[in-house]
Amino acid sequence: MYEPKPEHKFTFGLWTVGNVGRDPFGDAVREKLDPVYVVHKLAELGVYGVNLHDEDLIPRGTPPRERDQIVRRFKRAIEETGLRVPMVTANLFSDPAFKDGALTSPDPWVRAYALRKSLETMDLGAELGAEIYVVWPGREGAEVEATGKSRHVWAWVREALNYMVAYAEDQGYGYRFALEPKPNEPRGDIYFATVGSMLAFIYTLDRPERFGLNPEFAHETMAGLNFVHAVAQVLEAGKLFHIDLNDQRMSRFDQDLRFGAENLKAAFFLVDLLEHSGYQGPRHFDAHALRTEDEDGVWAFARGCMRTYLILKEKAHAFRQDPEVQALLAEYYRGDDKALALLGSYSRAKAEALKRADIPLDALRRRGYALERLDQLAVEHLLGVRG
Ligand code: XLS
Ligand code: MG
Ligand code: MG
Repeated sequence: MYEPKPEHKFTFGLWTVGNVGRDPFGDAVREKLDPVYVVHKLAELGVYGVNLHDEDLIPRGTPPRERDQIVRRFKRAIEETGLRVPMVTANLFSDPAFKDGALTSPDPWVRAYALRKSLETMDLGAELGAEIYVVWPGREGAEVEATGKSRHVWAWVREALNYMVAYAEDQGYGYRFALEPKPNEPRGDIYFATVGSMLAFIYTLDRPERFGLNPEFAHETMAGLNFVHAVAQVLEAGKLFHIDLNDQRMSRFDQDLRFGAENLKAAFFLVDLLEHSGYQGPRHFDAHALRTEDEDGVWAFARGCMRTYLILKEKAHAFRQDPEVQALLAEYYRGDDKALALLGSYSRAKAEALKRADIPLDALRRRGYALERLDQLAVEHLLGVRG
């Protein structure tokens, strides 16, 4: 039971299970794992796909011939295991050249380097069969406001994204571009801080239909926002192109905890939302094992992410099927034809009817919504005493 299978579309990044446990105060605690080994391990665990940054596979500065050998060897592992590479992304944050931004560096040479790295990553992804291209503007931020850079960055990023999609079209790459907001870390503040700001930005691009979101549980939580609401808005806009699942305590450094490790109730309602939304994309775990762990702990972490997701999926289903829940919800959403007739799109006649309508304010003010009961039922499903 709760055995992950490729059809569940679980994915991990090379950088997630391959994380060596470095933090700002401490050195690496685990050996770097060979990407080919990671592919085989993930396949054994029942994973659907593996995602990567350019540099996770090809160390910076690798000469072209060696690069091709690395890619060939990796492709062989992918073919042998049947794992997919659904998503690739350029590392625009590690190179010291990106210290004051990559696509938003004030230095046009740095911006050119970031753009070239992005095109090369698209080429790499195309070789590996990737369909989603993530842009995480991790270094696109600031600590110092005095530069006035916040007046320029939007235009620079817009220009770069328009360039990238034009390049993809020119090469015949079918990428869907998934943009990933984050409020801070590694920069003091990152531009495109939240799902809402990223979503609004998409509609200023030349080809908004090619762009969507890659929201991350930890990132919205760091901003103190409700991730379930953010994902619901993205889904409604038809813009959920990818999702980064993990966990996080609010108002802390970026923790990238195992999915469900911290906010179980939010994870439950997130799985409920995703599974009942028709979302067909990958369920990507952008998280890593605690720094306390050896390699066994890494695979326990990976299994845990998927197992928790599958348990929550079953519980969400049972919750929605529970007759008591259904009865409470039927009452919660009870319609009244007279009221409904006053709503909808505007007409002058309707507005006049609305002004004349006898709204039952006394009853509305007294109404109870039974949310204590409903929420308790959710908690009881989660605790395993129902369904
Ligand atoms: C960091 C981000 C990063 C992106 C991919 O916080 O989540 O892992 O998802 O570059
Ligand atoms: Mg993150
Ligand atoms: Mg992420």
